[in-house]
Amino acid sequence: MTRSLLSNAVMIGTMGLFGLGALTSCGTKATNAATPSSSLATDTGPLPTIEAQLTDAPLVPAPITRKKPAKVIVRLEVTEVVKKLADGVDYTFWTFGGSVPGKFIRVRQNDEVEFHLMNHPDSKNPHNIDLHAVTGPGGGASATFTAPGQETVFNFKVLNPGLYVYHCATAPVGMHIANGMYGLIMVEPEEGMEPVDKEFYIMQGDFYTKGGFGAPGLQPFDMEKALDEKPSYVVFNGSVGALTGDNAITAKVGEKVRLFVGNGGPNLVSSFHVIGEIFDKVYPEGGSNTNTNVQTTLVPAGGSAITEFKVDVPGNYVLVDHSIFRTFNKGALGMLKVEGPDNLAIYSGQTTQKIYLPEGSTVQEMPKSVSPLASVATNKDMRVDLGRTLYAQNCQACHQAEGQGIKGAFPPLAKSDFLNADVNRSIGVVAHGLEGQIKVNGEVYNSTMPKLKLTDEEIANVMTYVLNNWGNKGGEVSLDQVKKAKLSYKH
Ligand code: HEC
Ligand SMILES: [Cu+2]
Repeated sequence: MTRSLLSNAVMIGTMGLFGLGALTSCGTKATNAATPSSSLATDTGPLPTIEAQLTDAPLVPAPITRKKPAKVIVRLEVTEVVKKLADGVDYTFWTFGGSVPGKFIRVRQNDEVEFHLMNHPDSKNPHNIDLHAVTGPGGGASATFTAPGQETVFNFKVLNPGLYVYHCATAPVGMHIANGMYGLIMVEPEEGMEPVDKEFYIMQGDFYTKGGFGAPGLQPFDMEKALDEKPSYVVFNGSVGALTGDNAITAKVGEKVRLFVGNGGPNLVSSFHVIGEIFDKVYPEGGSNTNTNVQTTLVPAGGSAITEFKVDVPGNYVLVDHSIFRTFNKGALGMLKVEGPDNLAIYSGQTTQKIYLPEGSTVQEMPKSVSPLASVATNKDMRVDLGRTLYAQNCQACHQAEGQGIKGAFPPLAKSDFLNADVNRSIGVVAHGLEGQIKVNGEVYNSTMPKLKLTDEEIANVMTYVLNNWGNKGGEVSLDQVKKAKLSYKH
């Protein structure tokens, strides 16, 4: 069974174009008065007409069970909307269907598509669509040039199976794509696709904002950064966190998962990887050939890949662009949560942690450390302990292992006069990020510390760890102190 909230596409008889309003769903407006547009000629007589069911990422429409081609009506509405790019960061996205990436379209080889592009009256710009699945000049771009408040229609026959990108191709093209105007269309081969248990839609994109990563507020597009190909954000499905926490995709042990992966660019090529999994099968570049046993697959800008794998072991699997700074510093991080029984024969987890004494005679067993996820600190020592791991995971890359920082780039936390003078201010820095000029131990820093995704409890732990190391003044930061410091923080 495929995870899909939608049932199969609604079948409508050839004559049923009128009055199909009741049968359509998910906001596709059926214009009952639409005159059936000029159809492409077929040898086999009229085809049954189907209204395409489109989905928002990470969902995909149900697999196609038809054994014959059909005439498929696709209605896609362009809107320009302000949405979240990251926590506290908004962006004006230009969208195919209201979100980034655009709606997923699923058709079958040899279908005839009647494509309607509507541009919402509130849009400020004209838009069009170039579908890579189209055989014909511009992929439909000139046929669909659509001013705000207008609708255009064109027809095409899908000749080649595969997973294709579509995007806006209105000048300046780079800017339209950079604002989120891309999506995927799957053309299933005539024989259909092998059944799997779960299917998901994941699309990477790079974003160019005036402010750096995490700079709050409504961020305008930065043309210079786009020309330099230096994005502030690289994300899956249109925003930082679109595939983490409650938004993570899920599967059960033993299930076969298929990811339809696209890359809208506009600039970067993705090295798509799932940490802790091996792709049993990849359709590289969304084509018809398959590779087996792949660790990382390249997804070109304006291209795609289909990856498939069975999940054998429960846990969290992290989806990344293995150009890894993009993952940990620019947002390209998603999560697949797998539930089910452990399989210790395949993966044991850590079985032992010992003190290692190469020259010594006695090897001591350490008490098994408490899992950082399962525990809440009840005293200072626990906070220091839990904070150590948090520091290694969240701070060390910049502030360094001994809190010494990197001169000119990352201020020291060791013996930091800035930190020790006002702990509450520094709690605010960790909670909200920091941009602009500060002075630490006599050196000026004018850089950006990103807003980190830490809970209040985690901030209390990491700050307690920092305060009790490297010559800092000590003390315990309580949960209550974090909550208060966050509220009073200004910069
Ligand atoms: C991506 C790099 C980066 C990461 C990760 C990072 N910081 Fe920072 N941090 C900075 C930069 C850069 C500044 C200075 C910002 C400025 O110039 O305005 C800073 C400033 C600070 C300051 C105030 C200045 C000082 O030296 O006392 C504190 C405190 C701090 N960070 C703590 C942390 C803690 C704790 C973590 C982990 C939870 C962390 N930072 C993670 C880059 C980082
Ligand atoms: Cu556009």
